Amino acid sequence: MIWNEAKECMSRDQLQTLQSARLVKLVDRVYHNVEFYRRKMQELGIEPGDIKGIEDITKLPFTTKADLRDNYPFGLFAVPQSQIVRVHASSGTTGKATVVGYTRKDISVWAECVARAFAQAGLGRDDVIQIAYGYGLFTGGLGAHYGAENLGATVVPMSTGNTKKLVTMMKDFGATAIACTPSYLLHIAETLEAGDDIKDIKLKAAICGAEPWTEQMRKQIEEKLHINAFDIYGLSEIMGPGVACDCIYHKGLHVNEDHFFPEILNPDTLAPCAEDETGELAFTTLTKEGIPLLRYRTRDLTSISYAPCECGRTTARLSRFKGRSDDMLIIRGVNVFPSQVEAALLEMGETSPHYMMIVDRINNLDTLEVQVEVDEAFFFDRLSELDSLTKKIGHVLQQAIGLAVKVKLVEPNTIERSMGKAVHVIDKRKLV
Ligand code: DLL
Repeated sequence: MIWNEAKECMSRDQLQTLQSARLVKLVDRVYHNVEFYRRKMQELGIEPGDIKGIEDITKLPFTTKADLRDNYPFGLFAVPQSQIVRVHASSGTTGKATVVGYTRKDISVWAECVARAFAQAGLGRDDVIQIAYGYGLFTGGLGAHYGAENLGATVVPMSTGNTKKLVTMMKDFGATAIACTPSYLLHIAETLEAGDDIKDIKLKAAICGAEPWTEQMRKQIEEKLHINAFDIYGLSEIMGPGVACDCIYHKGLHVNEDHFFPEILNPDTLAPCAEDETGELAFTTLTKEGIPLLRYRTRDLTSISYAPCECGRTTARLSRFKGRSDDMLIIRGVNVFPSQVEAALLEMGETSPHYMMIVDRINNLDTLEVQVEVDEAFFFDRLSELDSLTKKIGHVLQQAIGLAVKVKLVEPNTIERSMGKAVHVIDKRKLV
């Protein structure tokens, strides 16, 4: 919750007043402390005094990942390095790493935001939370760790890498919650199932994020593990995990709007989208000291709703992420997102959630093969059904994405499991 002085949930008007005051200070700070922003604002003919409130945000320049790379490593920092107490970095697939720095206050705001996310999931100081995001330059591990500690929970810093040990400790320590990527949680669930251990765990919630996942995948995780699974969103450029998280009603991710101002933009024109219309998400960091960013283009595709939530929170909600604009595949001119394939497969209920999309170009024609794991029985007792299931999945996928797909059914554990962000696409067109 974001409280006002009377300790009531802030109204949207109160929130906007707070955002306006914070934006005015932020613009002043970046203009005077970051050469990059001073230049950008001068190019646009804007001075800090022109920004009087949150309604003026559209006058400000955008920031992109390329801007962070061009100013590698510390060029966009707004404080002297002596005030930076930690750095994180994301490597990405091309070019230099994107480096971000945090002051002591930034770390404390981050821990507060992640604690809110855990609290939204119904967790508190009586919980034992295993953190199974990677620790290191990636923000997942340390971000979730500080948030869980701030909540007062008992934190088990597992990181990734040893699933058997994680499962043993989950049972022995009576872990009540886990924070990890949804794909890793599926792998953990399989390990628990294989050891007939699900009956022995006390898990009640999972806080999953760092990669796109579908509502169908959330339900499948919940059914397998008899838990409530929550969606947590964030990105290192803005802070790390905890920028937004869903509540027990699972009707969108509440944005921590007192710290991060969201905008949804048409990716082509950069004009604002209407409420509930899908577009690219941009954030302005209202309170960040180390590396404050104006209108950072995340490339993540979602929509926003300002309608009150059943949980009573007044913060805006982002719809489940559709993917990233740079994850979108264009196959024979058709736009395809991996999340469409995942949703269609899981909706059918006859496959496992493990799939791989292989895109190729043969004789100048794009091809899409989808490999899906199915029950072992289809390769033994039910072999005669394999052909009809292949055809059925092909039909379902064609309906979902509007493209003919070659389906290849494979045995369990054929597709590589991931402990971090899952890879669902091999685009061989990019490899040639
Ligand atoms: O993935 C931070 C994080 C860690 C978030 C742990 C949640 C949990 P980056 O490595 O910088 O930071 O990657 C950020 O991951 O722009 C999205 O494309 C994607 N992403 C993160 N959370 C979600 C989510 C962390 N819940 C990029 N749903 C973002 C969909 C997500 N995509």
